[in-house]
Amino acid sequence: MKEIPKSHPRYQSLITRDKIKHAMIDGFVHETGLIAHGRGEAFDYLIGEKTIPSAEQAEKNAASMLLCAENPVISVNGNVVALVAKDIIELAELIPAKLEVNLFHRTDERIKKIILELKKQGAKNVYGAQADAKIPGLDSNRGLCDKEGIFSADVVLVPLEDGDRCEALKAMGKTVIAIDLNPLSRTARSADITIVDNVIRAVPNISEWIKKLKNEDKETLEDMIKTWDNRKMLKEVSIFISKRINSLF
Ligand code: PTJ
Repeated sequence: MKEIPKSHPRYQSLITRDKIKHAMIDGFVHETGLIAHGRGEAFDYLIGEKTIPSAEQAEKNAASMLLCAENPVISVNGNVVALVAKDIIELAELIPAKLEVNLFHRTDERIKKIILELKKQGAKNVYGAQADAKIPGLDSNRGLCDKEGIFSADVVLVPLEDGDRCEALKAMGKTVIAIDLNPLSRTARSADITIVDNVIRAVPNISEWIKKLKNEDKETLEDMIKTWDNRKMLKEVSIFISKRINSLF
């Protein structure tokens, strides 16, 4: 993006917008993905565009949860591929976890395109094309998934999500980790662990925690997870945002 000088105070944000825009032109991101990105930006602005302490704790607990899982799956949509394709592949390899493309605005063409892109960027196996199972109680196309992937997972990481699927996955007895900048969303409030952070920071942060915690014994990790209180953490995020806004004026 030549016309934006690096010294521009919103440089990072403008570069990210450009990535999303191009990913939409290339057919990875759905048009409404731009709107979702805008909502995310607004909440990122409120938290100061940094990983706040509550998010860091959530990322650490998410890493523990993923390491303790028997069949973890990372769900990938258009915005995630546009912003963090390489990072999400690295995270899946580190855990190790399966990658599955699951789209709200599902078309065979988008599914194929995104799977191909992930493979181009280094992913070995990507689920999502089979669509040989359905998440009960979910009427949208988001309900279509792979038997070997999300359908049989015990822990699902859902970066950048709309609320319905999170609730439906929970109803199936799965543990859901969500990355959502909006702490008020249904996803944020219904997930087991909510990471209120930008996927751009959250995904590499979880990978760092995976590396640090990989050699911990399972009991220590399970003890950490047992004490996690997601509601309390969301309250802390809302207090952080209010204090931050008040301190600006
Ligand atoms: O690729 P598809 O077809 O699966 O479509 C995906 C979108 C994003 C269009 C679809 O899931 C959607 O409409 O999502 P929502 O309901 O707008 O929810 C997206 C949530 O993600 C909102 O709460 C945003 O605040 C949040 N969000 C947006 N960008 C980011 C984010 N959270 C973390 N990091 C971001 N970069």
